[in-house]
Amino acid sequence: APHIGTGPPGTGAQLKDCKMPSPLLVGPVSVRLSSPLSLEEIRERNPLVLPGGRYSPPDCQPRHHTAIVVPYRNRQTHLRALLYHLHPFLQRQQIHYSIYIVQQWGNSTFNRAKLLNVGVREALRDEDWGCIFLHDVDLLPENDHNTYTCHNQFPTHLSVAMDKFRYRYVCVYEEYQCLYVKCHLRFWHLLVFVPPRLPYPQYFGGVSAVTPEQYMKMNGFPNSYWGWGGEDDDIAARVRLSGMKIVRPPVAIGHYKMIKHKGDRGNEQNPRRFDLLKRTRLNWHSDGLNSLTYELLSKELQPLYTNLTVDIGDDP
Ligand code: UDH
Ligand code: NGS
Repeated sequence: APHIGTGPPGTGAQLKDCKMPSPLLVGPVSVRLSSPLSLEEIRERNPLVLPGGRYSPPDCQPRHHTAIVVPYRNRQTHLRALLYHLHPFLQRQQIHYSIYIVQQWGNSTFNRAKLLNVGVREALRDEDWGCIFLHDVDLLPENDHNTYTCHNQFPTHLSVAMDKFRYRYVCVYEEYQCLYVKCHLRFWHLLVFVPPRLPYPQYFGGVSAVTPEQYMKMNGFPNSYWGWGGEDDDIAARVRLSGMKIVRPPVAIGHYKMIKHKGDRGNEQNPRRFDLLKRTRLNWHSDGLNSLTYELLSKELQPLYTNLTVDIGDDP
């Protein structure tokens, strides 16, 4: 377990609470994308990070305890860029954190939301985290005032200003299903204005955060979305259906750079996503945290992250 809350090991001295906001913050940062360093080089730059990718500020008592959960398969370069960037970013925020990479084993269709469920469950086995971040591997935060902490009442969506989105108008269907697919002119009355850079108002993809209580309240995330798309919309719907709402940082703060990439093999668009989304209202109680099954194949404490390799089965 990391050494938290006391001075140098053995002294038993009590540390003062970390200041909020952290005096180490620098605001907007430029993000380095070209040729990420090797894991060894990143480790050398982060000497205070403990095995498993854990950290706690050495000279003050952290007020926040955050697990970062990353759904993952076969994105080595993105992972290096994320670790290179995120470790110093989180250390400047003076929070106690750990990074979990939840790696889907085998060649079955990718399932982002189920991997996130696994990550939350396994992270909570380790520690009583106060906040859990659900973090795509290809998104790099560009402003360290975007603190990786939770709102105590409501789930948070952090990636509100991603460089890839510049849409201004979106087409809205039904009350909680919104797609930015091009609106047929016939549906012009469904066009709504959204703040720049959110693809549509209820968008919950990319980077979001929940407390364990919020997570339980919404029965976690769906396990049934195999392949690309819709699972984040399902999660957003769960937030609402369980009586909560989504909170967001200001656009100036929630800035992210997305590492450009093509679609992955094994994560093709899920043709069933629209049908599934129609049934979230009926299914969220039975599909989620309470129906999660998987086999944890290994858990390794790597120098910069905890690697969970998991067999989550296959699209039935
Ligand atoms: N992920 C992996 N490996 C995969 C698929 C997904 O690690 O094979 C993870 C990763 O954390 C990624 C997240 O799941 O950030 C979300 O998947 P995504 O990046 O494919 O989704 P996104 O919506 O991109 O960000 C869609 C890519 C489609 C490219 C189309 C080109 N215009
Ligand atoms: C919506 C998807 C979401 C996705 C969002 C942004 O259409 O899962 O686009 O996609 N929902 C459905 O397909 C039902 S992105 O531009 O990042 O590729 O997150």
